[in-house]
Amino acid sequence: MSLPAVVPAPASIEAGSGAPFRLTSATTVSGEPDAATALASILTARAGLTPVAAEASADIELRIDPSTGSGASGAAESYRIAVDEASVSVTGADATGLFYGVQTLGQLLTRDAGEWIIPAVAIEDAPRFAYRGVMLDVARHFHGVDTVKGYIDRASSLKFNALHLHLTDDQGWRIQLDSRPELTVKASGTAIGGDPGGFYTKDDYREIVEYAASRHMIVVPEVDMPGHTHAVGLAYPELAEDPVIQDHMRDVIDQYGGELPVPGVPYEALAVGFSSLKIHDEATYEFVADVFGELAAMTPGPYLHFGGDESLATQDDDFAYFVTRVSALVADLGKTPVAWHEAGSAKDIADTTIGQYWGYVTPLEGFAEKAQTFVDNGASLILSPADAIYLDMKYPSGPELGLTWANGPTSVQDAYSWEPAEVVPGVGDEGILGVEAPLWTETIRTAADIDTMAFPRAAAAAEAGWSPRTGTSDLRTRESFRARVGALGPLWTSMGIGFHPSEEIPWV
Ligand code: TNX
Repeated sequence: MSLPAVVPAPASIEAGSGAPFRLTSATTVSGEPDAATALASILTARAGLTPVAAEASADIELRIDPSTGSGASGAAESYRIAVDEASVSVTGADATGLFYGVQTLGQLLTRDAGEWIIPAVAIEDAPRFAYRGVMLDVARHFHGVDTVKGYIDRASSLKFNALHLHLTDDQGWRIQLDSRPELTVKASGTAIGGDPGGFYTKDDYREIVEYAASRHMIVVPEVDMPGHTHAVGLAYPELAEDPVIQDHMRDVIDQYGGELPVPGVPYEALAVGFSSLKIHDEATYEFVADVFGELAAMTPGPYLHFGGDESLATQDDDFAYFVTRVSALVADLGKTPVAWHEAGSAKDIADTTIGQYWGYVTPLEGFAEKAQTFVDNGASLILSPADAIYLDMKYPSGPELGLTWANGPTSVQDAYSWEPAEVVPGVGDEGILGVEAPLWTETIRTAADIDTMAFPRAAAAAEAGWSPRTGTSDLRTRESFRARVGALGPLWTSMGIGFHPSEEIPWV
């Protein structure tokens, strides 16, 4: 019998020889209440069966035992599952591990000869990398709290533990701040293509943070600077330089529409690289201190992301001065700064700064060197190779949504076929904090658009971040991945995920 289909591939899985466990309307569950609730919602949606809560010696036991997973790459977030004909036990090393065990259990449930069964199996599982993220761009198109919560549900089911929110860009500012009220009053109303804008109130943001925590995810807020700041100039014109039009922008506007940027006018096109904050004006740093001070207070997670990508309208030495100063400011707030890898051109950037690499699986000229700075400083990298796991790249066939600049279209195979420790030369697992799959939203307007672009490719990113490296596990092959993802179709449908039915996957 073939192994049950789990995604991301677990560290170890062995099929048992005995009969499967049969789930019925009389099945009982005991143990940690939060995990029992999470399991009940999966089983109810998938099988229409809600396990009965019991005090002890139930059929399904959900527990936390900190000694779990000591043999694997570390106990944090690890879990163990044992299933036989008589019982199911899921043991997490911590609450997160138990939550992940429950997600795996949901994937194991299958229909067999008219019954719902969980095959006899033994799983020991722990993540390869500590940080496994998804990013949602809520600036190019705004996505409301319910859509974000839905994305949290989806991502956490694949054992992602970080939601990076790209909160600001040229096209809009999406987070209300008491210290700088004009940002949402004057710079949040529109989006790309003249679509409606929007923003999160502080209560909305708190709600997202709490919901994410309930699914064992942290929120990483990004305020992108010194470029990508045209919207700041709508609210506080004294902080912004005039746009510097780059040659490539005319081509992008020819292809995708819109108008070149005009100071003080909302920008609705998608070309990048023209805006900059004023680098040699103290008012800029007062602004940055207000923004990150307030965000730090609203964000329980350890990271604040200050962007730093594509600042083509900022001189190189000004850019280095700016990111050095802003990284120190964020670090002084007690947070770990995160920046896109271009900020690694500044050798004096705060040593704790994490670099987010968005170059290709095989780095182009200069990209690897910039990424190397963060590792040389004793910090590490988040890997988001654009030609593999930029979820906004078009598929080879199917929806018309998406862009193509990163060697697109991007197939499911492209998303899967890369190895984190072989991207930046010389940077292996110790220099890698984790993996993150960004979803930029220039062409992505709705929750359904998000589902189509993210699924199934986000599953490939989840596997790169969680699973043992390719070559060390029989499961880490493209063929195994295709089969395992294909088996998830019914579960995803029960969760309301409108995935792209890619012809690369043998959907069951
Ligand atoms: C590049 S790579 C960007 C974004 C765009 C995205 C579209 C990087 C850090 N920035 O500004 O939205 O391409 O794919």
